[in-house]
Amino acid sequence: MTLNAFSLQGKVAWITGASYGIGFAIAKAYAQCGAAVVFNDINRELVDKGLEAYHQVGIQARGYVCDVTHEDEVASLVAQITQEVGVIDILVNNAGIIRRIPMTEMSAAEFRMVIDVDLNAPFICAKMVIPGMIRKGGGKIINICSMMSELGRETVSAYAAAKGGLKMLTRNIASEYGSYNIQCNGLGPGYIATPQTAPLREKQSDGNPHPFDSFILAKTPANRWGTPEDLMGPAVFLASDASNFVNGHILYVDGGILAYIGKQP
Ligand code: NAP
Ligand code: GCO
Repeated sequence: MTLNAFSLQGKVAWITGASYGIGFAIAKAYAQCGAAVVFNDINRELVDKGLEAYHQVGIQARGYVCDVTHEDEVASLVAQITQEVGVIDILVNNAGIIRRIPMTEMSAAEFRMVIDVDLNAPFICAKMVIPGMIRKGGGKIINICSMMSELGRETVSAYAAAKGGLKMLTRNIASEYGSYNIQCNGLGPGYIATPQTAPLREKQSDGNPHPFDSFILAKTPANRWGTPEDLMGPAVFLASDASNFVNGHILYVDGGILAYIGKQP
């Protein structure tokens, strides 16, 4: 293996929900490694915000409006990307939502909404890109999993169910399409400082840290929250030839949370 194994030169990479946050960082990494970056978000305002952000860091990304839960929109988007950019070599199923509600207070509609975005949409997007990958001789699918692919906690029943299912969808895609030289793996971030976790890090009115912030620091050997940048290297590895014999694996990037019982109070 040579260092060129980490190159993404000439590849077309589609990162869903990547106007900001983890998806934006992964897309930046891919562009820096030579990929043509394509992203979508749920509305024009977010796509324009993302295009400006990519421009600010010198990346010529292409942005499209698409709600990844809508199969017809995804089908049209994949056809448009294929025509305008090329066959998609790398798909990162990053778009996701969370609703933190005690299970007995969560409506079935709220539960279904989280499952729709965090599990059904990765199925839809993967299903739409696989035929092109087969025709091209291979591809990479990376599903953004979570600590909640392995652990539960109060108020995140829908999210944990979705991310647990996403772990098994990852393994099933790996099993069903590995013979076509398609590698499907998961990237499992720990607790990362993005808008999605901002409510868990807000300072208290008395200026003290949020209790959850202190809890996560005590559960993380690295004693810090992760940043989207911490995910860039692992994401490049899973998208590159360097991981061509890695399949059905969930690569956790969590500062050691899953290995650690937690700091004694
Ligand atoms: P984020 O800041 O909330 O960004 C998620 C992105 O997905 C947003 O741009 C969001 O758009 C978009 N999105 C939501 N629903 C969509 C839909 N139906 N169609 C298209 N785009 C949609 O989240 P993040 O923290 O960067 O997380 C990104 C991924 O990592 C998610 O799958 C999340 O579950 C996962 N993750 C996050 C952490 C963490 O600690 N932050 C840890 C583990 C895993 P809107 O702004 O309109 O919602
Ligand atoms: C929560 C957090 C987590 C993180 C991430 C951890 O409420 O517990 O939002 O779910 O987003 O998924 O890996």
